[in-house]
Amino acid sequence: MSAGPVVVLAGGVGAARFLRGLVRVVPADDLVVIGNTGDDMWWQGLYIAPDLDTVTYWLAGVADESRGWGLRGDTFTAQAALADLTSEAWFQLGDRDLATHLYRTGRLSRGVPLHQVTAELAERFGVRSRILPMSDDPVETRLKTAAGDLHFQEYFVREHWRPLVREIYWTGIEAARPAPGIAEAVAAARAVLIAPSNPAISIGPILRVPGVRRLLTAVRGRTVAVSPLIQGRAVKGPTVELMRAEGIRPDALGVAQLYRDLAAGFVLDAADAALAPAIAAMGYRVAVRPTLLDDIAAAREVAVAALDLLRQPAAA
Ligand code: FO1
Repeated sequence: MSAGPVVVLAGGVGAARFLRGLVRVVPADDLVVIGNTGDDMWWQGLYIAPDLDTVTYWLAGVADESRGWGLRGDTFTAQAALADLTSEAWFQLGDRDLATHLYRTGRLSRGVPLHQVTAELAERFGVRSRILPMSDDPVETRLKTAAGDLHFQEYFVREHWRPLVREIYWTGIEAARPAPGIAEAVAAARAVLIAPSNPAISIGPILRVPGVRRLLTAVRGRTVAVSPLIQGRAVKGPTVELMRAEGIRPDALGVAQLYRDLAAGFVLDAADAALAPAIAAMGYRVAVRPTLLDDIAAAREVAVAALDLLRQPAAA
């Protein structure tokens, strides 16, 4: 393998579980994570960046891994006090997690760009990998649903992803530019991995930032995607519903179709092995592995499988 970083397109918890295995195969210093910011939200005057924080906390080894988000062992004293003041308290902020949001909001209010604040937080949490937002510019994932036009967090947390989704759209996406460092990292990458995140609302926003798709198609031969679905079902969360809303076939084949001009390799779950020939026929090199990332060893196996696909001679 040449030098150059291993770049990972990442959403939230699914990507974080994958990264936990990847850093046992690739030195943390070699990793550049490009994180989704479509889930970001201004909440009680604080700028919350869930997917960036989830990746940071998991790579720092301080995440609450059962809940998926927030910090292990955190308390919710401030949260309880807030709930006494307002009924708009459906988004839970732990006390230590609050420090992250206070810090980031303070720095942003001084004009420090999001990519720099994200790097400062990663450094303070002892994370050696680079974590880059997909853009420093404001982008919001919003959904037109039977319960109205909702911010992603209103849909996912407040409404428990119950409302029927008619359309997903992104505010600010046309004006968004890839964050500084993304173009260089992708061009120099020895491998680019698309983490097993929701293709519609986690990987989708990253690919919609103008210019990002073009950067990725240039390195397609070094890019591998990991299926986020097993037998057409997500490990958790509204992946299938949101893929349907986006008109993507809600199974591994649909994911493969979505990424076909971006990736040359595809890691498919063993339960979907029957789809391998059809995915290979799209021009992918396919690896079949259990992709449930419950433990570090499983995540490491998936990471090894993904990188091995790039070591194989190009498909005949
Ligand atoms: N998810 C929930 O289901 N309930 C919450 O109250 C909640 C709070 C929260 C606070 C900070 C943070 O970084 C994430 C939080 N999440 C919560 C998860 C968040 O909605 C998801 O991580 C993503 O946006 C989807 O990947």
